[in-house]
Amino acid sequence: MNAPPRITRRTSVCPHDCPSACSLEVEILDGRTMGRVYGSEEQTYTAGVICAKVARYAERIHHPDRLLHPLKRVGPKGSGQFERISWDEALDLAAAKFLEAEREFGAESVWPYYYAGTMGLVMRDGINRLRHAKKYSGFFSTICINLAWPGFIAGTGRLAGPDPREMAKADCVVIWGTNAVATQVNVMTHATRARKERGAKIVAVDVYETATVKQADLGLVLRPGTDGALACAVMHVLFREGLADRDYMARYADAPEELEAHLSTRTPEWAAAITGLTVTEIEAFARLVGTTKRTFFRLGYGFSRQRNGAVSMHAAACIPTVTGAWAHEGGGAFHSNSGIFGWRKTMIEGLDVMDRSVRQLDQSQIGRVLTGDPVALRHGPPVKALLIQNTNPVSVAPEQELVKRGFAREDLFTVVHEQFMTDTALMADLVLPATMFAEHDDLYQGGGHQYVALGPKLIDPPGECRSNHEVIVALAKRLDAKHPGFDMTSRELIDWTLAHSNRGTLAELEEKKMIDCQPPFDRAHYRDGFGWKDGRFRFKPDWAKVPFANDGPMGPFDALPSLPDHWAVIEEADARHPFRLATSPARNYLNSSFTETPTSRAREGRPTVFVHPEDAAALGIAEGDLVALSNDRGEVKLHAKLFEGVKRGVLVAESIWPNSAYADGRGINTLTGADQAAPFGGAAFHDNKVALRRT
Ligand SMILES: Nc1nc2c(c(=O)[nH]1)N[C@H]1C(S)=C(S)[C@@H](COP(=O)(O)OP(=O)(O)OC[C@H]3O[C@@H](n4cnc5c(=O)[nH]c(N)nc54)[C@H](O)[C@@H]3O)O[C@H]1N2
Ligand SMILES: Nc1nc2c(c(=O)[nH]1)N[C@H]1C(S)=C(S)[C@@H](COP(=O)(O)OP(=O)(O)OC[C@H]3O[C@@H](n4cnc5c(=O)[nH]c(N)nc54)[C@H](O)[C@@H]3O)O[C@H]1N2
Ligand code: SF4
Ligand SMILES: [Mo]
Repeated sequence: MNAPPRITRRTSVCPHDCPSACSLEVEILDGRTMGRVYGSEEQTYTAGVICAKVARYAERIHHPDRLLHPLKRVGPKGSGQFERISWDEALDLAAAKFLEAEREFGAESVWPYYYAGTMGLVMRDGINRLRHAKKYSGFFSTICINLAWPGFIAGTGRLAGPDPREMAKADCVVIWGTNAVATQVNVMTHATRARKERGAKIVAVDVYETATVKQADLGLVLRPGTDGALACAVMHVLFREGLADRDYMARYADAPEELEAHLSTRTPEWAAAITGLTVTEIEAFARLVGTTKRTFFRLGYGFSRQRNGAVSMHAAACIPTVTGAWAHEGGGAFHSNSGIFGWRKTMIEGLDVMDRSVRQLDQSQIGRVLTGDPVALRHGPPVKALLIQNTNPVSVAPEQELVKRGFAREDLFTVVHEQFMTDTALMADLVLPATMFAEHDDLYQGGGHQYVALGPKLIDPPGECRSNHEVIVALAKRLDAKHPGFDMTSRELIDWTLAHSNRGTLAELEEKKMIDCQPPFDRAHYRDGFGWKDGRFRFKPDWAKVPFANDGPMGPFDALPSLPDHWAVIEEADARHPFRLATSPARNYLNSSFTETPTSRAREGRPTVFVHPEDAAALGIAEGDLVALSNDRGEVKLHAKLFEGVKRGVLVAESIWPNSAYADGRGINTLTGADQAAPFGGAAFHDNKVALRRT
């Protein structure tokens, strides 16, 4: 008789692009099979809680549609006609095409394009080593963080803040521009603990009544792109009602008097007209944070995905400086901890062979780049070959019509290394099958917390799947690219990176599983000064001096307001486009990932847009009608859902569905724009004017 299988539990990390970077306990049924996935109790931020889609990860990793073998296109682009080839044939073909492009158009005609489908440092960032070694076109990464991070750093001087676990010790938690219930569930764990244990109030600020807003004590639903006005009016009330901490500002801020004078006209009435909130709501919010020192502002990405997003982020981060909340345990503002880890990525990314004269192409402008826009190409050669890992631009990138036209070019050779036949893989000339997190070793860091952790290989990959590192190394060999990192295993790269970043060794990390990198209290709370030479928070930032890896000033940089304000550069509704559209995240998807898993798909239903019932009535739209959203960038058809939880004139389409799920095969990003926002570029995914009609 066979012994029953012995189920083991192993510690890992969720690899997906989510600030939570949850610590996982993964059931291993045998050398090839994963069982259920649990949140680790040991890691104090995850605290045993993970989202439902990852708890069901077996459904994704053992999905019958996983790519298992290299495929070569045999039909027209996008036809889905592929034939199976061997890895050697595939890698030889890719290398031959890259070398041909380089010979004819120069090395910059090859564009390695990647993003954070895996957050593992080796598998995500290793593609840069090949780029630098070959002087391929640079990748100016703008799609996610470029509006949020500079906005935060403009005030604090550093991308860090109080320990996120301190949310549990706050008397008020303000969840601003993040739908934490859907996008980073652990925020709710700590916020609700504060409510339960200390009677803390939870405030949520969003553009519709999300699951997070529903759980809040005070839910503020404002018009998209008006958070700067809300922040200014809150500070106006704080000054007016003696709730501003003048002693704190005298010691820790740059220009409190100027700020106060500037805010004198930013009244709640002024903000009510811009935001659509009532004066009562704004004043209640201001009084709550003004009388609660331990207010923890958890600032998300959502409200930064507006053309004025960096200014709004900065304005929100100014509030705890006016109240002095930073100085208190459970107080201050937190956006991301990405600034605390201090990695030395030389070996992973080949930074020692980087040539700064090589052009940088804007990730968000991939549509313009591939359709030959000279400005997007920086007046250089066309892109003739793409190597894509961990991202699905045909679905997720703005200006989708241009993106599709670019990918359809017969003279473009596209290699896509993927786990599934995504919208992007479907347009490829060569599709390579990729491993998933439990099938390779990698190193991870938190964004919404402070841990570094190891995600070890736990099971063998199916079919012929290979990791990103294996593919990069195999291509480097064929392309004659030289760097010591190409001769190292992923484990050796992890060990090198840990050691050279003063974080111990791989052997030590395997023993400990995770490292708590939380900086000391006084530093995290900026009690020893903000991240500028004079130690003072900037109400009046010098945007040009914001320490953020960037490619110079962009968008209407010179028009950036010098003090917090409502910056009127959003795509305002007009007569032809009377609605403002936000493309907020869907709870059961993660960007376009998990759209392939049947339970996520079933829970989401079909592509829909929330419409206020009065707007719907005025346009003769009934529940479930197929409607069209359009602007100068294109048209998208999806089903209307009547919902009182959006303001009149505002539409919300939870995303990102595969393009094929829409009536005409046009995905939601047909409507979003790729113009570079100030100060340093970035895509304003929630900032769109559109027309709405019944089809
Ligand atoms: N379930 C799920 N989880 C995810 C993702 C996902 O797609 N689905 N995506 C992952 C990724 S890549 C990231 S970067 C993070 C992002 O996660 P978040 O920080 O939560 O940011 P967003 O997802 O862009 O949007 C959050 C909320 O901002 C709201 N919003 C839009 N415009 C405005 C505005 O002008 N003002 C205000 N106050 N709110 C606004 C949206 O309606 C949305 O509810 O989440 C990650 N986690
Ligand atoms: N309309 C709208 N568009 C948006 C947003 C929005 O809010 N609204 N959000 C934007 C944001 S914040 C982001 S970050 C982007 C994210 O967009 P993407 O970076 O494209 O993220 P995903 O859609 O999750 O696609 C990641 C892909 O990587 C693959 N993958 C995962 N792990 C690996 C691996 O180890 N190796 C390889 N080779 N492949 C792997 C997955 O199968 C998946 O297809 O989308 C942006 N687009
Ligand atoms: S909440 Fe985010 S990090 Fe945690 S398991 Fe879900 S997707 Fe992964
Ligand atoms: Mo993101």
